[in-house]
Amino acid sequence: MNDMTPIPLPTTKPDDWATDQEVRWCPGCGDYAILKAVQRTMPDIGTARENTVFVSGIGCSSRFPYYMETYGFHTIHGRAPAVATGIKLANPELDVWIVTGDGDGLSIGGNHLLHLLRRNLDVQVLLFNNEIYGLTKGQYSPTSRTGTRSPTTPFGSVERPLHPCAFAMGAGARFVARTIDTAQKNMPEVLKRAHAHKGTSFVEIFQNCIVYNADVFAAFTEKKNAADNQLWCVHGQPLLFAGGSKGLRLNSATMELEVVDIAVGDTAQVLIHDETSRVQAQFLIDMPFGPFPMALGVLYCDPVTSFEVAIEAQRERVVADKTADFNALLRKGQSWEVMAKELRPV
Ligand SMILES: Cc1ncc(C[n+]2csc(CCOP(=O)(O)OP(=O)(O)O)c2C)c(N)n1
Ligand code: SF4
Repeated sequence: MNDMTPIPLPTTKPDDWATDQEVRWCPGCGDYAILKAVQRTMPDIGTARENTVFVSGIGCSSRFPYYMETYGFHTIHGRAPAVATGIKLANPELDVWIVTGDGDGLSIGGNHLLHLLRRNLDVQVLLFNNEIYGLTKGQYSPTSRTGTRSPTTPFGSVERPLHPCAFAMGAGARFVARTIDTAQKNMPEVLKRAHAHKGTSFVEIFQNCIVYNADVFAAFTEKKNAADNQLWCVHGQPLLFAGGSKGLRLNSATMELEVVDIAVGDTAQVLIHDETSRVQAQFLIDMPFGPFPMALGVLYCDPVTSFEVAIEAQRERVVADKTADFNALLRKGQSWEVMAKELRPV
């Protein structure tokens, strides 16, 4: 073996990523399925537990780090992006995952999440969207639909809800994906893609809060509705759903998407998914559910240099050919001496 021979990482099993902590979510909560999917995917991703950090804010979903046998940080409400930024800048070799909820990430933490996305730090953001505040007993959140009745909106919310992926696109995210808590087959693919992306990967996960907002996504998540209403987007493949009998096309006169009924296999008019196209991603994210299916999978992926790489490159440029002199730095600019005569006895 010479110096250049890579040392293979020890292989892990899903159970190696699970802690001995009692999982304290309500029975039937969608968070369990997400936890399982993440633990199942980590061995395939192939990173080491000791190089992995899960950072969360506050909320039911934010209990996640307790259940992952890695380093973890259950931080303060909405501030996981700030803590994750510090961790990643201090040690860019670490693999950093952020787990947040729609309230944590988009309400109190909206500002922090926005800047994380536009800066493009190389971390994975998993935003569990249950369209409600779970931990604090079901108040409406920024993603709650208009008319949502809750302890804080007893007559129904009058607000226009925020769509997490649209928020991410608006903030300048370079990787935007969407999946479902129960999508045990597809979620690992999405997680692997998110991990492989060098920059902030934003993954919205539709999560069923069985206690305060049960089945709010049933129209496309329930087995009987899935095939007709889920459109899994695959780069380079036609945008088809309903067993390949329907597809999406762009009406060039109105510049709007349309659903087309097609004979199976005849995909001539159907759009081909181009995940590097910002315009197409925006169309997929903005199309209203009902007349249109729910677009899932990797909707947008167009990498650019990540934040910590750019910062390090800049640091190297700035310090090149310079000798560090801490004393000189301290004495530069505004400094003064406090003379003994200025001191008065107390
Ligand atoms: C500074 C501060 N404000 C408010 C709260 C109360 N609080 C705790 S969790 C939460 C919202 C959690 O909702 P979400 O992020 O959607 O997570 P979920 O519990 O649904 O997973 C709120 C408002 C708090 N803990 N700290
Ligand atoms: S309140 Fe909702 S989100 Fe929280 S643990 Fe219970 S089911 Fe899950």
